[in-house]
Parts: sequence; structure tokens; C-alpha cells
Amino acid sequence: MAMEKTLVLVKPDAYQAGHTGDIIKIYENAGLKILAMRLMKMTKEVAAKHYVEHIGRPYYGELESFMTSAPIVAMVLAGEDAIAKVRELNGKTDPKEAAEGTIRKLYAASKGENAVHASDAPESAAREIAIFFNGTEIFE
Ligand code: 3AN
Repeated sequence: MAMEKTLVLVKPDAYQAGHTGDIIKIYENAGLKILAMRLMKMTKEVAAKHYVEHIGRPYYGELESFMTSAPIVAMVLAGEDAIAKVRELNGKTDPKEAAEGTIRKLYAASKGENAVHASDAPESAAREIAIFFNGTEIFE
């Protein structure tokens, strides 16, 4: 097990529905620590950097317009095995397949509007943290 950092986004659907606090509580209850946090609107430019692997997919237009539709909450979380731990707490991409008690089972409506994002590997975590927190203080 290793100490890791991961990037989490509370997406527009969950932010608008007022689930931000409940979602943060789930992460904190699991022992994860918040190292940085921002409330912001995602621009198309940031969406293209963050979702670079999805550009050209049939759902990209929908994904871009959803992610730029309302504020998001970006945060850096840290802990033992934080990347896998957060993805487990989030649940499967499609809320229909997400396990009971996971954030997506509780708060997500569909595969597109699915409440949260989290990095899937140490390399993507480093890349994504740089997109959202370059020049911002990260509390170690
Ligand atoms: P995850 O966010 O669980 O890592 P990815 O990386 O497969 O899932 O997909 C990234 C994001 O792209 C998803 N969170 C979702 O918002 C969107 N997405 C992926 N597949 C679809 C799809 N078939 N239809 C609509 N949106 C999708």
C-alpha cells in the first residue's frame, strides 16, 4: 500500500442537487484527507485537457456541455491507496451497475451525469491535479 493523491470532481449534477457536503463526508469518513479544493466552472478548454482520451467519442459533445453547464468542486484527496479507495467509494461509471452505498448509486442519474470523477492511475492523478491546481497551494 502506498500513500497516494487523487483528483476528484464533484460534477455539475451533484453540485446543483446540493450533494457536495454529503459526498465530501463519504470521503472523509473513509479516512481520506483533503489537500486542496476549488469551486469553479469548467471551461471547454479545461474539459478538452481533462477528457483528452474521450475527444472524438460519440458522447464527447454531451460530456463537454454537461461538464461546463454549472460549477464543479475540484479537490485533491490523499491517503493509503487513495486512487483505488476513491474509485470504490464512487462506484461503477454507470449508476445502474454501481454497488449499494456508493456515491454513484446514491446520487448519479446516468452514465453521463454520474455525480463524481476520480483519477484512475498515479499518472492520470498527477496530470489531472496539474490541470486543476497548477499554481495553487496543495497542503501536504
Ligand atoms: P470513469 O469516470 O468512471 O473513470 P470513464 O473514464 O470511462 O469513466 O468516462 C469518463 C466520463 O465520460 C464518465 N464519467 C462519463 O461522464 C462520460 N462517459 C463515459 N462513457 C459514456 C457514455 N457511454 N455516455 C455518456 N457519457 C459517458
